Amino acid sequence: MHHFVDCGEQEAAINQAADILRRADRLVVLTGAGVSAESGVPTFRGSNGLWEGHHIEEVATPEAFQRDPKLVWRFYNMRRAALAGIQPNPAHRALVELERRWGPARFTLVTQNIDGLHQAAGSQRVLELHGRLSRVRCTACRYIADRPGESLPELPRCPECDELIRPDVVWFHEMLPQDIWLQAAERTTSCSCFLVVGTSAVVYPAAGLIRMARDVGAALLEFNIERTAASRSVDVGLYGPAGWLLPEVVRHL
Ligand code: BJW
Ligand code: ZN
Repeated sequence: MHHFVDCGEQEAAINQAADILRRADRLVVLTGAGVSAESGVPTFRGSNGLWEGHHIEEVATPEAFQRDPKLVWRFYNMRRAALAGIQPNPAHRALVELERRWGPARFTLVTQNIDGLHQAAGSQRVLELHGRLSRVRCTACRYIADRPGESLPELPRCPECDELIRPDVVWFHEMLPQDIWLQAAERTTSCSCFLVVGTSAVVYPAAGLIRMARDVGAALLEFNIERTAASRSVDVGLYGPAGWLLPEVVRHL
């Protein structure tokens, strides 16, 4: 059992990942909170994965919103405010470069993140599985709007019908946006290489894409600071900061 990653070992893994990528026709990348960690966005299940003592499962559910919408809105307003000060990091930019090299027909970026940093970095086509933090929608009517950089009241109301609005994100026990999920699944079942970047791979159905990719014989590459629930099933695991590993692999292509 190793307690550190040997430099030579890591160099070998980077070369191996680059070899697999070079030969890959269609790529799908699944990203999670870890890809934004180096931009200063806290992850969900890390050491700082608590908010005012609450687990994400306690504030990111429709039940929590019904019980205590003020608490839930405080959580999201704080995160909305934090968006103003964050910028994409080299991991996001390396994924922009992959999209540029493979082209939109052969490259798909699927993200669980709601921070919009992939688009801010320049990724053209991003499948956002869990919605978008800057967007709000009405709990009663069809009102939906992107309202970034705006500080919302404690209990924001719909401009159309005056009911409560909510963040347009996907909470636990809610369905993922169906069209986006279908596109992600379709791209995954026809890919030849699947990259798992900065996700603990425990939240479903997103994590199920990894299994779907493996079932169609895609090569699996993992980029994470540490081993995860997906590590056993990947062909090459690269363990270190994504903001270093991804540009390094791209440099080796
Ligand atoms: C670095 C790094 C660096 C750090 N470089 N790496 C099947 C089995 C079991 C359970 C279920 C199942 N199917 C459904 C469920 C229930 C549930 C679920 O999955 N629960 C599990 C937790 C057990 N799923 C759902 O409820 C989903 N809906 C659903 O299934 O609907 C059907 C249904 C309908 C009706 C009734 C019942 C079911 C919806 C899931 C929605 C998840 N939403 C959230 C919140 C979004 C809004 C918000 O942000 O507030 O999405 S939860 C949270 O987790 C967020 C994330 O997108 C998601 C994934 O987390 P992620 O990105 O992996 O983050 P972390 O923190 O876990 O990991 C970070 C990683 O980065 C770590 O590995 C670090 O090591 C790494 N890292 N720094 C590289 N520098
Ligand atoms: Zn409304």
